Amino acid sequence: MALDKATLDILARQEIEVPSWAYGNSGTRFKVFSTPGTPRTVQEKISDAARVHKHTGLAPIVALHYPWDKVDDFGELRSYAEDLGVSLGTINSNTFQDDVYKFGSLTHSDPKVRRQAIDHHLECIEVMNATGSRDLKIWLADGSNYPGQANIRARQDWLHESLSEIYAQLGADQRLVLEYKFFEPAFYHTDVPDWGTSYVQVQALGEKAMVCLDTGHHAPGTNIEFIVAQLLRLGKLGSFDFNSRFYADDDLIVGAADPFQLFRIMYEVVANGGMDEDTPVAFMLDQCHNIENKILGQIRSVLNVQEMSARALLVDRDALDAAQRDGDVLTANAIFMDAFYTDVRADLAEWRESRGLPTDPTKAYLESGYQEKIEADRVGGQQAGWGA
Ligand code: PSV
Ligand code: MN
Repeated sequence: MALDKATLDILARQEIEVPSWAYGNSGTRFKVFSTPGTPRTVQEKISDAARVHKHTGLAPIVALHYPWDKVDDFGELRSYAEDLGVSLGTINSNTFQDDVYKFGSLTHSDPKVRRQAIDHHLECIEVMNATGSRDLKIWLADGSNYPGQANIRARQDWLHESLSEIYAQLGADQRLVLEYKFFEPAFYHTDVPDWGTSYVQVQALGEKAMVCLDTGHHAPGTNIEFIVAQLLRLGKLGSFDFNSRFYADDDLIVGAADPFQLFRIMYEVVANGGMDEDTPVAFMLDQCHNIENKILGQIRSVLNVQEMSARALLVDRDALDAAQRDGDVLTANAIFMDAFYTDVRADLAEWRESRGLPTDPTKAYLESGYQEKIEADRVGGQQAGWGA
């Protein structure tokens, strides 16, 4: 066995948060394919998410998007989720789909629009109070398309003012995580394009404000693990939005495009305390399953995160440290690569078995009859999509 008890104990406390929107239909601007069995309600999304947890033991938290997942009674929704063995997690705000936000939301030059966007976030905090959620995640589509279109500097000041108002309403155990993205939907400038801007803004707010790092939100070639190390060093890495990409913000299954990158990221997480018992880091997925089965796609995703976390935990850090100090480049690299190349799948299957979980979660799901049941039951109504 490559994984010793101490490593398995660390893995046992890893919790991955799955996004409600991963279970709805999604696609590109060219086509959204609908699939039989797709949830029509937030309850059905949560039910699907609970299956991912049931078969993997890794995903006990479901993140919601507001107002996509709006219900009359969030307290009731919380009980519904808890009855299925999962809890409600991050509330993702949405200031990118209303006409009023065409030129921005929290950074808009018009104070009335900023007011509306701030109020939306205050409503999200109300939702968090009812769901028991810790984190409010803010991702802004704000930016401009043409040089000269917007006052870039003033928008940073408005952003600070807006965020301060939201931050002031957080409860003692609540946090705000500010997500950055370098482009899209704005193509010239984006108001929170990079980790530095997010860091500057959250640092100005206080301890309960952190950075959210979405792995798909960087220019190709960016050394994301460096950002991870730096943010952990600064005590400001609040959460991940995991996914993978070949080209832009592809939102594909995490670890699918570049497992080695996921390993490198998880190594910096491990080495910098991000897997410690009191970790501030929420390990969230932010993915869409456009053409594959969504529940199986989520199962694959959480297993990929666990697998690369396990491999990262295998790095012999003492030996690596010695080689680094000696300037022994090749030995250092070999130690790192040894861990990456270690196949931990059989160990993790055994670990699952020891916890009463299926050795093969995919097979267990396929044999459970759940897919057939949702395909037969979920007829009529409006299938959930990315954005509803
Ligand atoms: C934006 O691309 C993003 O990554 C944000 O996290 C959103 O909340 C999410 O996608 C879903 O729209
Ligand atoms: Mn994201």
